[in-house]
Amino acid sequence: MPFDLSLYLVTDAALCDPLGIEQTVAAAVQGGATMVQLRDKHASDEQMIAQAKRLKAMLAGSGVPLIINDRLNVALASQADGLHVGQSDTAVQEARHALGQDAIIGLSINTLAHLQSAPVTLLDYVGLGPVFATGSKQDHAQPIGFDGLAQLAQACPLPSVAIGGLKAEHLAQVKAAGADGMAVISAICGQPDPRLAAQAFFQGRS
Ligand code: TZP
Ligand code: MG
Repeated sequence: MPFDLSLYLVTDAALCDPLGIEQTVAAAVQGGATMVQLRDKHASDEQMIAQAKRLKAMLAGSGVPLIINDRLNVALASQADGLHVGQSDTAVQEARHALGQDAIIGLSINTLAHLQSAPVTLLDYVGLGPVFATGSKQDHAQPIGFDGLAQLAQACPLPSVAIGGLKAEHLAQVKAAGADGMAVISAICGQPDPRLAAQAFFQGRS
């Protein structure tokens, strides 16, 4: 499935309250979100599979891929469009083998060493960050700032999406650093109007 990293919504069940994940995702996609990642550190596999299936049905025909965070079994069971893994999650090789050539597979990168050891031929994109410290991910790695983002994005042979504390106002700096898009949780999840929150990322673009 073709994909566009411009505005990559990562969900957080607690932050999405009271609107809920589905309504938040639907509104964000109306507002222009181009990718959706289901991320839930607390749900059981069964709960996450059920949620993924609901989102997959909702996104059918929209052209917006559904990516699952970390859990290969959930991606397989829900027939999601792809999987995003961190440095200590399922190996990319295992994920590619299980999901096949058409799946969209992304890997989180925090350092040049991560980039150098990444199996780039098996990956579709990388997530670069965190750019800033954020309350949305516990135990996140050392923030890299826009200078670190530029260093990684420019060394990276794959499409890249910046993540970590990013808001619509950072669009120009993210683009200048060379990343292809922005991944966000709190700039959309829990916002009073997620559609408007997503739209804000496209204002002022040419
Ligand atoms: N990975 C690195 S930072 C982060 C993840 C999942 C959280 C991003 O959330 P926010 O609210 O956009 O800072
Ligand atoms: Mg992870």
